[in-house]
Amino acid sequence: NSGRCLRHIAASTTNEEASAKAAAASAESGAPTIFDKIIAKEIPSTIVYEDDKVLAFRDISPQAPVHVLLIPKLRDGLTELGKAESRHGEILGHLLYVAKIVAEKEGIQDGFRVVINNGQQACQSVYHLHLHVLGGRQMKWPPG
Ligand code: TR5
Repeated sequence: NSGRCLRHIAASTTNEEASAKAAAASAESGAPTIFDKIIAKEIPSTIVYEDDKVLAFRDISPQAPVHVLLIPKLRDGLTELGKAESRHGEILGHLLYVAKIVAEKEGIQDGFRVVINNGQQACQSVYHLHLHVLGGRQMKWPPG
């Protein structure tokens, strides 16, 4: 249901609401996320690109034929883009550059979308900054 963000519009007593609250709490505390385990390779993922600073792997619930998540290996306070500070400029630029590399590797360089969901109202569910790289089909606008 992450594609529709049902967890954020469901009634307050549902599991979806509970997991939204848990995610928001983790955002506040900066608690480790599932992505730490993916970076540590304690949980398997399908890696499509890796260097010393970033990791790109396939989304477990793809919303397009190509759906890759791109994350900084060191979160360094970047639970979400809205927490960015001047010192993050280099890694933020590198992430965008690697989004292009991933698009090329995946053969979608002629049409792809990069998405960052920031905060609960934007359906962010994992509080470790990540770029979604989506493509392989005609994308729609406006996004939902
Ligand atoms: O909703 P936002 O923008 O925060 O994006 C989080 C993304 O992480 C969603 O698109 C999820 O489908 C994806 N996700 C969640 C898990 C996961 C994953 N992608 C790959 N592997 C995953 N594992 C092993 N576990 C997850 N909980």
